[in-house]
Amino acid sequence: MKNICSVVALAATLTALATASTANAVTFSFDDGTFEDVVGLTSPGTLTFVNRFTAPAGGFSVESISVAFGDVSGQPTINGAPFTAALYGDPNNDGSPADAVLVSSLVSTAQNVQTSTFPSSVTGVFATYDIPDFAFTPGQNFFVGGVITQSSGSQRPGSVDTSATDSASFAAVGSGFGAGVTPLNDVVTGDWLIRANGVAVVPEANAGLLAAFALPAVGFIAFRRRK
Ligand SMILES: [Ca+2]
Ligand SMILES: [Ca+2]
Ligand SMILES: [Ca+2]
Repeated sequence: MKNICSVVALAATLTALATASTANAVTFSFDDGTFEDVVGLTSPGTLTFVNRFTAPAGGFSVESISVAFGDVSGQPTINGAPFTAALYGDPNNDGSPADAVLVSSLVSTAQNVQTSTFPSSVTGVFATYDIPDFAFTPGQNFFVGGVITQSSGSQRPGSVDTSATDSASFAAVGSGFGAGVTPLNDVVTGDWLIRANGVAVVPEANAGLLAAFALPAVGFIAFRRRK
């Protein structure tokens, strides 16, 4: 009888713990919804471009990735180009994707591409890619974005919010970061219009920590902005 009571008491404790946290739908982003520049490779090829975010207290499950693609008027459109939405972990958690490891992805195409009217602002139209969910523990950095194939060196698929100063956007030539990391700020100051959508488990006592993300990082290639 005593044992049964203990089990019941444990169950009650677990229930209490479970209800002491809440799961909130959260979107991480750096952009204000508009882009003022576009960036891409200067010759046909494959470009990886990502934003870095950090899982808040309680952890974060990334469920989908949203990207607003850019384009250049009068050039071959990037709409429909091969694009793989990709989620990477940061094994040494130093904020640099030099060691990024792919943990989830979805093969698709570039969609909703909007043409730049540099230097004016253009409202980004986000395409959302429902990748297999992947969860990160509190404080873990992760990188969201993807890999796009340019058929022309005049395309600029990465749209940049030049008023964003989070210094947490990166690019690389090729698929992944094996060939080296280029901080976007080496090309143009700003951050990509790339967002991470998911669920944050927020301990109620620490709910205020949810806004704490994005740490500065350190870090050339054939990237070029529009002008
Ligand atoms: Ca903007
Ligand atoms: Ca998903
Ligand atoms: Ca790293």
